[in-house]
Amino acid sequence: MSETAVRWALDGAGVFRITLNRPERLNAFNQAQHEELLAALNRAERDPAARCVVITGEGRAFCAGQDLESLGDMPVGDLVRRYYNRLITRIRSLEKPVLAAVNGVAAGAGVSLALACDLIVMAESAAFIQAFVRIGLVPDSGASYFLPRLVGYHKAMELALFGDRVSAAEALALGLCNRVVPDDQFEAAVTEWAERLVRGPRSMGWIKRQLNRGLERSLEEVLALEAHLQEAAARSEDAREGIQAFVERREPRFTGR
Ligand code: T3D
Repeated sequence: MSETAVRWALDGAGVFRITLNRPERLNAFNQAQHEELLAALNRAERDPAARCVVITGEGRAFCAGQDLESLGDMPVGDLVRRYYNRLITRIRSLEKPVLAAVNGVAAGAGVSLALACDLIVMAESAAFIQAFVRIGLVPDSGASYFLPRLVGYHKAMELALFGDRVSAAEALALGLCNRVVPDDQFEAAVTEWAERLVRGPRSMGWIKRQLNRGLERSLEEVLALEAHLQEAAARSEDAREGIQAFVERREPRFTGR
């Protein structure tokens, strides 16, 4: 479906693909892009036919963070709370895998958007820039949560204090993405992973919840959650199918239920 700032489409396999669509501004966030992206994510959550979400950018960039030319009158703190924080928590709480297909440069909150996703595939020519410091701001949209956890305190400080361009190859070496793919194979690689995800079981959503809690909670709390979610998973149709398929020595056919 086509909106002004965001396009989305659900294909027959169950891939819900969201494209940031302000290429002339390198897909920087204005209010419309925020609202349409959030609405698309909510739709993906609600629609049982959507089994995984892919977020990518139109044109040569993934997302250049906040649109610095359309800041409007809203106080910055309100902007961050109302839009960016909701976006990041929406992605992390969405109980379906969300794949960031980083087709080109990501800067500022555009990097945070990618890091909030569950899997990150980068085109070889893409790059991450912690651009906040370049304009006298601080990291937001979860950057100060994700970065030190992913790369350690000192490297996170280097990235945040200098705001240098991090190539896709360096991002991979640092653990900031899962895969780097030559530009001419990027779309095929994203499709390949998305199609694997849509064939996965209902438990993928619970796995996401577990790993997110695992980042924050004590061992005892995580053990309790694992037991609780394992009960739920074991009751799912997909678990019955998975076990049956194993016994029958065939590939399982999961339906997401
Ligand atoms: O409200 C708040 O401030 C709080 C929230 C903060 C969240 C944040 O994300 S803060 C960080 C904001 N983002 C940036 O500071 C990045 C700004 N952009 C850049 O540094 C560069 O554009 C890139 C390094 C991303 C790419 O450089 P390059 O040379 O490939 O492209 P370019 O020529 O700079 O950009 C192309 C066009 O996109 C250009 O417009 P023009 O001249 O063709 O009319 C440029 O102005 C526009 N553009 C790029 N980024 C933004 C943007 N326009 C508005 N806002 C942007 N963020």
